[in-house]
Amino acid sequence: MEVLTNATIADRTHEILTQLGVHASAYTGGSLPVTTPITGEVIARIAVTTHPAKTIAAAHKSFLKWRTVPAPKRGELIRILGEELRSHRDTLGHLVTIEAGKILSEGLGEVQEMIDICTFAAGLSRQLAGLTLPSERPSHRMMETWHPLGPVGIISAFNFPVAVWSWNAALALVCGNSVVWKPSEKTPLTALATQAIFERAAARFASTHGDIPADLSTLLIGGASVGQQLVDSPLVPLVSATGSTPMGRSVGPRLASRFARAILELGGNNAGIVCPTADLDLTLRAIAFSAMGTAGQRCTTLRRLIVHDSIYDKLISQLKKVYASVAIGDPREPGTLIGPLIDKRSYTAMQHALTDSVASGATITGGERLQHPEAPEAFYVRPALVEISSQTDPQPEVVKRETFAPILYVLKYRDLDEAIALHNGVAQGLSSSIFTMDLREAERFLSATGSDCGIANVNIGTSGAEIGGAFGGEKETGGGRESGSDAWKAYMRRATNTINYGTDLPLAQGVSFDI
Ligand code: UN1
Repeated sequence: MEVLTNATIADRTHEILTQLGVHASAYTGGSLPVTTPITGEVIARIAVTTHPAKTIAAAHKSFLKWRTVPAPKRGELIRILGEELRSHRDTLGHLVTIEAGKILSEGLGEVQEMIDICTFAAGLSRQLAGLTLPSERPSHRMMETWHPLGPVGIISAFNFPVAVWSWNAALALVCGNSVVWKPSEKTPLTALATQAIFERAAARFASTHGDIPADLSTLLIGGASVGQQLVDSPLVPLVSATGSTPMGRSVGPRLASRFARAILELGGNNAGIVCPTADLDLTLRAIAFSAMGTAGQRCTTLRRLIVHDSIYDKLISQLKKVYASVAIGDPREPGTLIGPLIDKRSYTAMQHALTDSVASGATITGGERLQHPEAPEAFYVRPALVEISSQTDPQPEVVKRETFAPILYVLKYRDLDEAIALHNGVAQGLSSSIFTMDLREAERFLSATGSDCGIANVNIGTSGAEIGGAFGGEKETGGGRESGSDAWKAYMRRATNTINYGTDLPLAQGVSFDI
């Protein structure tokens, strides 16, 4: 394994941050050390937000002005933001690679998602439409109006350090809201860079379209206590939080206790069913990307593979070859497919899961650490294929929990009902796939008695969802939806309006109340 250790990784980071418009004072001398998982070394020290309440109050003030700007004009800001992102795609993508450790093509892909959601949201700004409904009363009209909601809190995770902000922010802003973003404390540099890009877009908007309120998009840097202030603020009517199920268990009830809205995008334990008629070559490629891509650190990562008995040996022997040969190393190097895990904690969690798997009678291929003498604090691993023995528990506890690492559990099935029961037999419900050429099997999987997930695919993997669809999942995944389709509705409040254009005052339900 090659890791390009060099003293210049911090210099390169600073160069990128400067190019993106982040002042050095923002990332030097602060109390929060930022490391790159590529080498494990500290590349910046950033300042933690000391008064989150002030930032939130400023965002609220900003909202009060922004909500009066016509929606298509708000869309113009997001169109400009998309342009800025387009021109900084390579630089920001590179920074994502340095800070989150994903390979360059995935770093760039993440920025592409940001650009795409801006395009989507700019168009959406002219389509925030409410229904007109028939009134039961004569000379009456009933309609819905969608209004801005308030400052939207965004809590994002390290693995998609910038795209998740954009899915939420692009929609929230065209919907007339301001946004307050608490990025993962593991990836604050990409957040600073995104903020600088946003500010440039806002300045461009102001130069051609007049005033724009200050603090329309703001950052809260820090750990869980900073996030809690966002969650508990009465000025924030909606918080969209991405992260683990335990995080959601803390955030969800706090929001509910003050009747605020939540969009929770929590853990996944995504499975793919491989049927006897599957196109095995395509299936193999889909599994490789979904299970090993981003070093298994996507919430949509394929974690369980449920394979029909008749093709099990053939598929698994091919898969083992791929697992043994896949290129692991410096994510900046062309040719690398698997970068590092985010940190030591993540590596330890992976090793625990593998130990628990062995205890439950599983057979493991891969999973070992690949150490580099010059980067002792970096955690590279060979992805693990874990075959669960059907003689014991068909789906032991370790398989049912989400371990955020490249572990693919393989289970065997004989009939589709059994496969679907295994598939749905976990607490999480984000993404799912079936590989089959049999129309009945595919349609069954997509039906009410098939996959219980928010995302169900046929002949593609579980990860890499497009922004045009609503993104999110059921059960312990939290139930929220972000990104495309009509996910925007969660970022607005709906008013039902009834207008009487007659001279009488008929009451609904035929009630009479003559005075
Ligand atoms: C996440 O891992 O938090 O479907 C989001 C995908 C990406 C988003 C993943 N578009 O893999």
